[in-house]
Amino acid sequence: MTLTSGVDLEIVDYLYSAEKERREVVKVTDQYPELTIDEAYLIQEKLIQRREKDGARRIGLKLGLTSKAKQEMMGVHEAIYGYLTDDMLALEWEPLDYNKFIHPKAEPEIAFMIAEDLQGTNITAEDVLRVTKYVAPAIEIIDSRYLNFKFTLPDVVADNCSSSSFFIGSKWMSPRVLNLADIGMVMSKNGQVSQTSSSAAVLGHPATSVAWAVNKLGEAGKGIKKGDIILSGAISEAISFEPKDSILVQFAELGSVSFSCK
Ligand code: OOG
Ligand code: MG
Repeated sequence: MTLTSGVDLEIVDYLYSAEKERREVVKVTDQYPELTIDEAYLIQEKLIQRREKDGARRIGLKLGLTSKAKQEMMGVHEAIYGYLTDDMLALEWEPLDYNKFIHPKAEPEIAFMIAEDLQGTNITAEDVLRVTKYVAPAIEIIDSRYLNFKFTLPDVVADNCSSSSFFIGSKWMSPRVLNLADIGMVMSKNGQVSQTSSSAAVLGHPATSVAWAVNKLGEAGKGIKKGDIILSGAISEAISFEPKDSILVQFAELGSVSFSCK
């Protein structure tokens, strides 16, 4: 479809108010079935600009649908990216307020701390590792604004890829002293093991997933910046949780990260 400037801002308003009012809404493609992925990225950009106008600051990037299993589930062959803003950063030692969400889910991720700007369209995993000062254990809280967490690819891209909150654990390590290609992970809820996986689930290596995002940004003349935090994509299925639940993600070598919900 050709997105007219009235329609894009109308969709931005629709998604932004759903987020602020913690309300699930019918997906955008129910009304605009011809919305393309490129148009959805333009809407996402305007949505972030709207949040910036209200005081939010971009602090990094997140990848989504980076595992083959998740891509197949959605019938797509591409990952997606969205932006992280400072108001999404949650602290491990503060109980998470369930009332801030619609229907949140937690997923285990590896965070990359970027020490140099990087831009291009032929970026490799090695380039990403060169500019990564640390990697750290992370939990992302996703909270799609769409009814029952159901959407098509353009829908989820427009909705900033379900981004909502994230936690970073305290063990930060140089990627050069780890075998990042295969870090085992166990995620538990209230002391019961819920998911097990390995960092290999993220396109074979989490740095490959970050390189994909840098190349995709490069096509639009953008890049990643010194100081950015990048969540490289869930390495297992996301799990839902309720008030009073506690989630713990333990990585081999890379330590753990956890939160409790009030
Ligand atoms: C889209 C966001 C997925 C990930 O790490 O795969 C994501 C969704 O499933 O709602 O953040
Ligand atoms: Mg994620």
